[in-house]
Amino acid sequence: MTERTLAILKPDCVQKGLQGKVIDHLLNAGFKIAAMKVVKLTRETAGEFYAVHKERPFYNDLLDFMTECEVVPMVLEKENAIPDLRETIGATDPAEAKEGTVRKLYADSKQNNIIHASDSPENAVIEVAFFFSTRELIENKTL
Ligand code: FUP
Repeated sequence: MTERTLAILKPDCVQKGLQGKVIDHLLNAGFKIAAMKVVKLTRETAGEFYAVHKERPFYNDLLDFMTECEVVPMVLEKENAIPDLRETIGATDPAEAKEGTVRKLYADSKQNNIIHASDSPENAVIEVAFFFSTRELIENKTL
C-alpha cells in the first residue's frame, strides 16, 4: 500500500550541509517527496512535537538542539513508506545503526541523529498534519 510518512532533516543535518546527500539517499531508496519546507521551530513548537518525551531526562537538551537552526520537514511517499523509512535511516543511536543507513553514515549521537521519521501509521498522520496543510498535501497540486 502506498503510504505517506513524515521526515525531518534536523539541525545537525542542516548545519553540516548534508541536506542534499540525505535527500539523495532517500530518493535512491525509492521515496518520492510529496511536500517539503524549511522552518525554524520555536521552543514551543518543538516541545509540542516531542510532547511524548516531556518527562524524559533528555527533553530539554532535545528542544535546545531542535531549535538551533532551521529544519526541513518533508512528506515522503512510497509503498510501505513508514517502516521502510525507519529501516533506511537506521537505529536512533548511530552506534547501533546498520551499515549503509543514513544515521550510520552521518549521525553523531542519539540526539544529533540527522533525521526524524514517523514510527507508526497513527503518528505519521498526526506528524504530517503538524507541518503541512491539506492544501499542501493534495495530489498534483498546481499553483
Ligand atoms: P527515533 O524514533 O528513532 O527518532 O527515536 P526516539 O523516539 O527513541 O527518540 C525521540 C527523540 O529523542 C530523537 F530525536 C532522539 C532523542 N533522544 C535523545 O536525545 N536522547 C536519547 O537518549 C534518546 C532519544
